[in-house]
Amino acid sequence: MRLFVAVLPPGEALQGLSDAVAPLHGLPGADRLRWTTVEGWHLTLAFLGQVPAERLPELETALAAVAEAHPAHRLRIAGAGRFGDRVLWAGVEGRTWALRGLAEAVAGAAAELTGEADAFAFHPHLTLARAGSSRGHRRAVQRVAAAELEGLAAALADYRGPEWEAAELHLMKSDLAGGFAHYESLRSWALADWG
Ligand code: 2AM
Repeated sequence: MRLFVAVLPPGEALQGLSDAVAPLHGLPGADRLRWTTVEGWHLTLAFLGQVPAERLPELETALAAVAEAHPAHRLRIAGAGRFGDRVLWAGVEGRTWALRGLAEAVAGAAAELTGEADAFAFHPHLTLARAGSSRGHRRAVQRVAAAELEGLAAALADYRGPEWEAAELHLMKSDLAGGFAHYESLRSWALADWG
């Protein structure tokens, strides 16, 4: 099973972002991107990759302990950026230190289980679109791809969505069948309520 751990923004936050992203589809370069859909939007805390089903009980026990030890916290989706010439993302504001602490604890628990250190540098984001790799292309092509992503990110830079409470940790399953990713929450745990 291909697994990752995520926080799922509530419908109101997703709708707000979806409304803000819609006009971007008409901007230069937008038609060359693979846009993610609102149904799959999430904030990844840690990507676990392939995990054998028999490791699930251990993983679930570890995630339950992490959730119990980390507080629910307020966030909003805000701003945007890009990873090189590959990914357009929406950013996160608010108590991001709590989100980071949670992500680090999840990554630590996963590393203990798999015996592999997680190389995933945590940068809270929600992936909006992916470009095909322009690596191996001429420099000029790479520059245009990056500039187009920059233009799209700039168009969303002032977006500030409604505040919401990140109150649950989700163990997510990713299915890549059919050429696009389908995500399913297998199980969730409430984060600690520290008032
Ligand atoms: P992304 O949104 O930045 O692409 C499911 O694939 C989730 O796990 C995605 O949100 C993805 O992040 C994240 N992820 C992190 N590392 C990954 C990797 N090496 N391969 C696939 N997904 C990864």
